[in-house]
Amino acid sequence: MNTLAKLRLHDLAPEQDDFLSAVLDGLGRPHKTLPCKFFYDETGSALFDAICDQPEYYPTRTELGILAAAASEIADLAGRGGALVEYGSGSSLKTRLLLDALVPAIYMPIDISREHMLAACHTLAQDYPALHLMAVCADYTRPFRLPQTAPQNRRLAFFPGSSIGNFAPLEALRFLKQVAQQLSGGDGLLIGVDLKKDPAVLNAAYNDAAGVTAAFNLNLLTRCNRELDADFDLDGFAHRAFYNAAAGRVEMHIESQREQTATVAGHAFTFAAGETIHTENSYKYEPDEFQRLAGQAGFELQRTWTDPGRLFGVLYLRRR
Ligand code: AVJ
Repeated sequence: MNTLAKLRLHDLAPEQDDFLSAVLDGLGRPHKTLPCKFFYDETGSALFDAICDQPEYYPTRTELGILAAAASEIADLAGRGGALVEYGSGSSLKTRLLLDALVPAIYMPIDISREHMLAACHTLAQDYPALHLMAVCADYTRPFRLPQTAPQNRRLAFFPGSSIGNFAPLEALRFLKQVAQQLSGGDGLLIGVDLKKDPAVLNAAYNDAAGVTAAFNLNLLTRCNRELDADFDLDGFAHRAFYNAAAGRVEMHIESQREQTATVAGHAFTFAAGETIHTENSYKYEPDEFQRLAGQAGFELQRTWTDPGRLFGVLYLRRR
């Protein structure tokens, strides 16, 4: 059978963010920043996969273990045979765990990178020949409309990996409200949330001994050099990551090791010794803190699963 017969692309033609203007804007600020979404070029995506395999980086394997143990309970709550809607593209083991447990009629991944998503869908189409794949090319951090599905197909929204942690709390609320809008009353949201814990565990997770997270962070400068005709001296910058308890987040920065100037597309930027470019926030939540946030967006907590070390939470919330 032609597996492509069951794959439809709904291309909402998301605007691709302009790397150059984001870099000029971010480096021109009094506190220099670069948006974390630009980590994920080809090298950066491969480095992120390698981070997930580091012994110190617990979230990926912990969430996977929780999902594996909870899969049939999740299916009991969400119902089988509906539509699985994933924010982000599903090539991962986590998606397959849910596809196996829920046996949905429809799988609807939403991703901004069209080719990556379609490649993942082609593989899934071969392995799940009965599954209807509705790939939605959209930027889920901005308002967009989901394609219609038959009303008898209950939806389960899936947002794994603690990707919600990249949003500041107000942005997270706005995102959750959009998800609520894209569901009907009684539908479910299954979300992975990294939990507050001993800062030493967090600091280790973002400072792995093999230096993979450091390479991931500094790859942003390499990318600037390659794509934007920039001249960052990679030996002059270092990876910094630490838990900021007051803000409830891990922060990643790139720290200038000396006073220096770098140019990007002809624009000069000076750095003091010790000055940083803030490249990422990764917010951590207490389960009840996240429950309150989701409550404000119209969700009611049904079930929380966690690991024995209470490192990571997977929450099933019901749209009111
Ligand atoms: C993909 C945003 C969940 O915050 O832990 C991993 C990204 N950054 N190591 C995270 C990341 C550094 C990751 N998220």
